[in-house]
Amino acid sequence: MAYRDLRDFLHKLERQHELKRITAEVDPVLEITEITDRAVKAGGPALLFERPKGSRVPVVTNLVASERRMNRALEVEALDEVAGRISSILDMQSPQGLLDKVKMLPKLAELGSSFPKTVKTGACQEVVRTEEFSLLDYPILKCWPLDGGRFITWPMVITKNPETGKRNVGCYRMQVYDERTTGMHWQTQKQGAEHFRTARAKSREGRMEVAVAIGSDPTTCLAGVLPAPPGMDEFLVAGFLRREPVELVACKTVDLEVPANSEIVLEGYVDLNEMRTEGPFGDHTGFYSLEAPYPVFHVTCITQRKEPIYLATIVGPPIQEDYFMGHAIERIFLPIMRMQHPEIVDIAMPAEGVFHNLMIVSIRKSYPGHARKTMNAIWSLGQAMFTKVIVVVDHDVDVQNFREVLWKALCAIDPERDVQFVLGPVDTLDHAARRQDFGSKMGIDATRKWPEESYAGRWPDEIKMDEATKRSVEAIWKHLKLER
Ligand SMILES: Cc1cc2nc3c(=O)[nH]c(=O)nc-3n(C[C@H](O)[C@H](O)[C@H](O)COP(=O)(O)O)c2cc1C
Ligand SMILES: [Mn+2]
Repeated sequence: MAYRDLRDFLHKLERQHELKRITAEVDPVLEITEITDRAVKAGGPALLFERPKGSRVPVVTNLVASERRMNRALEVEALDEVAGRISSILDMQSPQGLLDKVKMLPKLAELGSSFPKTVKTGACQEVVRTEEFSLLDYPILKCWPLDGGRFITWPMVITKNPETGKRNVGCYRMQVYDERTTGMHWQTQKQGAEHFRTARAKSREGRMEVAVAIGSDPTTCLAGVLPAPPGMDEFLVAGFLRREPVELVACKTVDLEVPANSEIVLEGYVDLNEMRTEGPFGDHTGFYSLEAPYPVFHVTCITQRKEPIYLATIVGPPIQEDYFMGHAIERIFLPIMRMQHPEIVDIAMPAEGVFHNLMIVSIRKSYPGHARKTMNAIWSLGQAMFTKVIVVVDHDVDVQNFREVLWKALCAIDPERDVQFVLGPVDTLDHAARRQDFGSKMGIDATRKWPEESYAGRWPDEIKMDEATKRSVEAIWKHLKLER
């Protein structure tokens, strides 16, 4: 059974000692961040702040900020289980006979039950406010000292493509300007920005409707973060991952649907002709992202549960919760990458690489230049296009073992020969790029070089003791008492 909603997940976490209630009054301005930051770095539990200063709404942080809790959220023992389910769908062959067809039915049923389902009523509309409401009633965090204000950090921002009508769900931070206005931090390559541009191209005089849902069952909350291909509904992906459809309810004042089990929903619009300075914001790179103009969200209605819980996440110097989100995405998307690029054995994005700065890829190399082909593939693969440095190693290097990667990659390169530079789109948060959103990327071919790649030498063998000697030493090892 999938988690019904955020509070269902919180109850289950509490029973497993994975949730800590904080009853002392704590300030959503900076203090919650400091506590959350220390907790995540200590491998601590999810936190429920019951008395945030200045608000009657409790706040949750660090919800999935460990691999253990992420597994709980996705209801698996290990993330590879999710990858396995995806692989088995991708591997589906045309059935040969009746037996094959029958065997396929459960998989098809699984896919069929992923589609979101519209329901008439939802807990997220227990209270509907179109007149008296204010964002300032909620314990929205100011995360870091130089932040431009308070920011909603874990929203599901829902829009429809003005041309196709297809839904998009994205997690984009929202700076609170006043009681009813926020920023909308749609980075230029993201789907929200694309919807905004499409609407604007038709006419600048107008509005685009937006709904923002906050707090739902954990998989649905993660949907906004998923780098689903444009046009693919993230709620469909969430339905597949949680093995139960996401239930959606129509908004009260805009033509959009939101997860019925949400805690809080903001309904409103962005004015196609309005931009406003957003930021600075202490970002997941560990540095502040600077002020820049972004669209503005006007809230016209708030719906919520009678006693809502506000869900927030903190980004900042790694490791933070977003590392665990990124790691889950890495595992979930690996089978999809491998479908197009079967040479890929494994990938790793170390926390210190803040996702877009570093990807280590191992490949089974089968032709000259294969490593460079893989780099180019990654630079053309959705949001992996932002990857600033790609290190490609051979299949026998364990990419999850960063010490092994350092050792073997550094031994394997002739720097001038093996480094590939390209120019292209870079992450909006990359403050080192020559231009906002545009700059260079580097690939390092750290695979063994072949004669066909103009390598004139003879690649040496890696040192390994032979098995017979290992076994004979194993037999006497304990008696030697060399271990402390
Ligand atoms: C905590 C958190 C905050 C994020 N904030 C933003 C943001 O402010 N702007 C943005 O464009 N992407 C942000 N992202 C990344 C997007 O959610 C992510 O790229 C997502 O896949 C975009 O979906 P889309 O392709 O549907 O636009 C954030 C991610 C996380 C985990
Ligand atoms: Mn999307």
